[in-house]
Amino acid sequence: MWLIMKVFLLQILAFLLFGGGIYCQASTRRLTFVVKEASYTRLCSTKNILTVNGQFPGPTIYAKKGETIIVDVYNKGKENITIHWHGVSMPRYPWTDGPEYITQCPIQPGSKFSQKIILSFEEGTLWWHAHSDWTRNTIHGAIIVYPKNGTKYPFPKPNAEIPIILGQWWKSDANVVRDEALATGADPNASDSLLINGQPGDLFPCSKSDTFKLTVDHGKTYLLRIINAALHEALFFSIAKHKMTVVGTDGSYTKPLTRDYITIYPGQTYDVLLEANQHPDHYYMAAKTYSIAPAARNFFDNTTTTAIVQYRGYYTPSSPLSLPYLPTYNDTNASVQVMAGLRSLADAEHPCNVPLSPSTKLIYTVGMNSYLCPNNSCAGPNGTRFSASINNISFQFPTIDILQAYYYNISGVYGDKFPSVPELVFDFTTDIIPLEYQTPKNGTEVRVLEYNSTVEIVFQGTNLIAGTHHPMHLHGYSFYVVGWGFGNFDKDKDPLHYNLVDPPLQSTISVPTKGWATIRFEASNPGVWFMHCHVERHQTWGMDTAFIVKNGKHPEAQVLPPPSDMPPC
Ligand SMILES: *[C@@H]1O[C@H](CO)[C@@H](O)[C@H](O)[C@H]1NC(C)=O
Ligand SMILES: *[C@@H]1O[C@H](CO)[C@@H](O)[C@H](O)[C@H]1NC(C)=O
Ligand SMILES: *[C@@H]1O[C@H](CO)[C@@H](O)[C@H](O)[C@H]1NC(C)=O
Ligand SMILES: *[C@@H]1O[C@H](CO)[C@@H](O)[C@H](O)[C@H]1NC(C)=O
Ligand SMILES: *[C@@H]1O[C@H](CO)[C@@H](O)[C@H](O)[C@H]1NC(C)=O
Ligand SMILES: *[C@@H]1O[C@H](CO)[C@@H](O)[C@H](O)[C@H]1NC(C)=O
Ligand SMILES: *[C@@H]1O[C@H](CO)[C@@H](O)[C@H](O)[C@H]1NC(C)=O
Ligand SMILES: *[C@@H]1O[C@H](CO)[C@@H](O)[C@H](O)[C@H]1NC(C)=O
Ligand SMILES: *[C@@H]1O[C@H](CO)[C@@H](O)[C@H](O)[C@H]1NC(C)=O
Ligand SMILES: *[C@@H]1O[C@H](CO)[C@@H](O)[C@H](O)[C@H]1NC(C)=O
Ligand SMILES: *[C@@H]1O[C@H](CO)[C@@H](O)[C@H](O)[C@H]1NC(C)=O
Ligand SMILES: *[C@@H]1O[C@H](CO)[C@@H](O)[C@H](O)[C@H]1NC(C)=O
Ligand SMILES: [Cu+2]
Repeated sequence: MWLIMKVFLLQILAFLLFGGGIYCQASTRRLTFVVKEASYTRLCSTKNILTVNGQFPGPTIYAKKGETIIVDVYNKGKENITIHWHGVSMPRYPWTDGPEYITQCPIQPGSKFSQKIILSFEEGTLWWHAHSDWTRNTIHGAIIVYPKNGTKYPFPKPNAEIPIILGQWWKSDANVVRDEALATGADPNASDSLLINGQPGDLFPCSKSDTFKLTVDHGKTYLLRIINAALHEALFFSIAKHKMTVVGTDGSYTKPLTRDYITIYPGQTYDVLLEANQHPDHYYMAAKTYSIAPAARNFFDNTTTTAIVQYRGYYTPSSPLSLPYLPTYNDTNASVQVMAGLRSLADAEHPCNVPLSPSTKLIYTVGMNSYLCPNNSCAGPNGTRFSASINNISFQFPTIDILQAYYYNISGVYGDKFPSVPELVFDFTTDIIPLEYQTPKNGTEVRVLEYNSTVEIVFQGTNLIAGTHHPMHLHGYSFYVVGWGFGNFDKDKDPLHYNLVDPPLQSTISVPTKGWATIRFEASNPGVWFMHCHVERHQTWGMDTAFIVKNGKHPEAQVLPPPSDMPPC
């Protein structure tokens, strides 16, 4: 209790010292987000979902590169919520980044929090979503960042731009699915359908008339701003008879990469050019899950969601429409084909600043775990309870956020001993691993980074329980993905093949199934930054940690003071 009082008193002090002034400039745009329940019908049944402003998917935020926007978030629902600006680095201002109990306590029902979105280098497609329980299932939307006035896209200006938001729909409430899984120890129920812009598509009953339709003119080019907002599923996505050209990812441009299909992992975004160059007709766009789990066991949603690209004109559309080619659900080779081709522009206007000799080298294993239950009474593997970890530490969320604990010197909230390498080195990706390795430790450990240190993280997937992909997302930074591969990382051979010329700049990288991936970044954004798997159940099970990046010496290298209206714990 006294800790909470201390935080409160310090907040008042901060307000008296710094006032509200710094975050109230006349020229700053303000938006209003009202979180509230709304009734939605999908798959022939109706339920209440949490929305922003009654919309699902939520409102698109349009911005210019470098802009700061204030969003007044009102919680008029019944649950705690927080909002995160995904892929926005929020320079020196972790206060309104959003992850609950990491940088803030939740906005409680009936409360309001004014959040800044501080754009800097990002340009392209980002998104926003709730970062509390599984409420992000329906609380999410696109952020579109246009070039600054006087600058251009690094590709011909498209005729139109369309957000394509991929999601998942449960007939039940997603938080009830979560609570049930946590209570039994099992994998959560698979969703009942996947969604394109909030719609299952016309392969589902009661869904035909509302299927998302994109009307195109022959000869024109469209920029699809594709976001994987699904809680759990990695998705293959393609458009019948049309090629797609990737020109950006995670708010950063790439060299053009033309593909028949893409694989987009939870948390990622792709900017894709679509040329309407086929004969006028209706064409399906479709998405389905990539997973290594057996389809028959209902571990994942193995349905196909569709939308329609319809050419304008007078003609009779084909009937039935044919589906585009999508790889087999367990095609791991197909799952890495986009990442294999991604390159940043690395030109004068979009320089590549990849650290060449990192000062801090970390190796983090990412994998599944399980806890034993009395008499094998749980519903996870062999009567155990599912868990997940990084370097064998399953993350426990504190009850006061780490940022306040750090800023106000409150001890006992987190530890700063997150291991920089795995404690136990074994053949991480072999098929037979001793069962006793499955039980993780648990705790709230972070790693402290010196300001401006250059950091390399090798994420090593493990084959404990099930060697699956893990889309790792870092808050506060974009990072260069310098290499990846299957099997165990080889510290002598693999770095010889790193791309230090034009690696893609991303904020969510999928560590391939039974493989590894290496990222690099310069720790020049002080603050507390969450890092976690964007497969929601893995995040819930503990595949999380945080970095504390220390202040630099210059005042401009230090965390800004908090706003006066931080939600109380
Ligand atoms: C940018 O251009 C738009 C439209 O051309 C204009 O309305 C706006 O005022 C310009 N903004 C700046 C900062 O120059
Ligand atoms: C999960 O699936 C099981 C089996 O089909 C069902 O009994 C249960 O009600 C489902 N839970 C939720 C929350 O939908
Ligand atoms: C999903 O998998 C189940 C079990 O194998 C199967 O019955 C069902 O037809 C599959 N659904 C689709 C759309 O493939
Ligand atoms: C993929 O699934 C099919 C059947 O659904 C199975 O025959 C095949 O062995 C699986 N492939 C891999 C690589 O697991
Ligand atoms: C992986 O997929 C690519 C692209 O489809 C293909 O060219 C290649 O032969 C595949 N490799 C294997 C080992 O299947
Ligand atoms: C576990 O099994 C033992 C022996 O069968 C029994 O005595 C004990 O009550 C069980 N414990 C629980 C928690 O069910
Ligand atoms: C926290 O501790 C640091 C160093 O020990 C000190 O500089 C800072 O003023 C303290 N902050 C508060 C809010 O007590
Ligand atoms: C994780 O830590 C637990 C507890 O110390 C230990 O039993 C287990 O073997 C460790 N597993 C790995 C993979 O390090
Ligand atoms: C943390 O680890 C202990 C010891 O292994 C275990 O009993 C406990 O259930 C774990 N806590 C959680 C929340 O998983
Ligand atoms: C941090 O690094 C950047 C780029 O390497 C450099 O421009 C800047 O001066 C450094 N800042 C400090 C405080 O060392
Ligand atoms: C379940 O137990 C069996 C027998 O001990 C073992 O072979 C298998 O690997 C276990 N599976 C998991 C996921 O722990
Ligand atoms: C909502 O947040 C407050 C403040 O952190 C916390 O005390 C409360 O337990 C939370 N409620 C739920 C249902 O998690
Ligand atoms: Cu994961």
